[in-house]
Amino acid sequence: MSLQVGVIGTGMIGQDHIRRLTQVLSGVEVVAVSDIDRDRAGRVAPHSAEVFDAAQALIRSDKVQAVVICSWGPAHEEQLLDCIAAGKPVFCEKPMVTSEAAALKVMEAETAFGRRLVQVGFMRRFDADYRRLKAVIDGGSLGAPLMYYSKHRNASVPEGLYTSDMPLNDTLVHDADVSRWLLSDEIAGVEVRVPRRSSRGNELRDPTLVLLHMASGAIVDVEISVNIAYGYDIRGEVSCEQGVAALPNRPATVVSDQYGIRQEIPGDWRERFIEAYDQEFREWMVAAGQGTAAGPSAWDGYAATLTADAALRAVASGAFEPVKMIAKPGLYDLPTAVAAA
Ligand code: NAD
Ligand code: ISE
Repeated sequence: MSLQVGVIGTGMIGQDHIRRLTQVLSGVEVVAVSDIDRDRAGRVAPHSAEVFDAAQALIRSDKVQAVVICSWGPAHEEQLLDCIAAGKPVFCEKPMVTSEAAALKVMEAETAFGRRLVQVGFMRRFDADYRRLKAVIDGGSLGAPLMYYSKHRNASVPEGLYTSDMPLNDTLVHDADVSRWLLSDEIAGVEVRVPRRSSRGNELRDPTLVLLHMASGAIVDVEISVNIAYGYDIRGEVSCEQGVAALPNRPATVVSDQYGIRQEIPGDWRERFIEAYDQEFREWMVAAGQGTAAGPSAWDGYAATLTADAALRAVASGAFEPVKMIAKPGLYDLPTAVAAA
């Protein structure tokens, strides 16, 4: 039987995930949707899906086996806690939550439940290029990683909805997570520098330069640009003791026309990471079908939240701000019994 899924939040990424769950992937059915904008939920709901007024009612519904949360970050905490209370596997878009206290509550609830239920939407871990890069680093032929350069460039962000703290607490979380994963390391502290502001950025701090100091001593240098106009450009290069390894710049369609030869790059995250999101959901569905979760965990969501908090403190203080994590609950060290799809 197909996995019966309810989707909360039917905006940009909610609609894209509904498309992949209904048109790309098999073995899954979207049986319920909910959004505080009920009209929008009704417009985008698959034909046979029920539209719920309240997220909590969707989560508790007997017809919903597993939940996909695509609402705004501040709404995630309550929705995650409701999913855990109902014992239902949940895929939650990043940021998992927007405060340390909320992250601790989610981990406490999941730990008390006794089994992983939460997967956080850090899709870069499912991207084939990032996975190849990690395999090279883990293989050890280049020696220890010393520095990682992460370029995170958005052509634009939604005006009004994307607010001044979001480069650090919404966008940076991807670079923070992928740095921990790629380098098999933890973030010990953060510095932030704000260079000359782009005149295209309105009131936003844009661009931003972030230094993530890893526990090993490695340093990650992150460029966050959120209004760079020319496209969605994600780059990464790891500098190691005996060589460097980098992501290819892709997809890069080569266009030849009367102006010459140029490489086209993606417009936004939907295009750049399309296969990564598909694979992220394939692996989520396998785990959710077994009543659990794999991939990026609430612990990883917690680490990203602490990093965002430290980055916001660092931009205000201009100083190094430490990231202090609690001892890792045993639940997040257990191997998951799920075979990768
Ligand atoms: P959006 O504004 O386009 O859509 C969010 C939707 O959630 C809206 O329709 C809104 O009405 C609804 N919503 C808000 N609060 C709600 C609540 N309490 N209950 C039910 N519905 C609620 O935003 P978006 O770009 O789709 O982003 C949604 C989430 O996905 C954010 O957390 C964002 O950071 C994340 N996101 C992740 C990626 C990624 O690459 N993984 C990309 C884009 C967005
Ligand atoms: C967006 O919410 C995402 O998660 C994208 O992956 C990221 O690149 C973008 O900056 C965010 O706004």
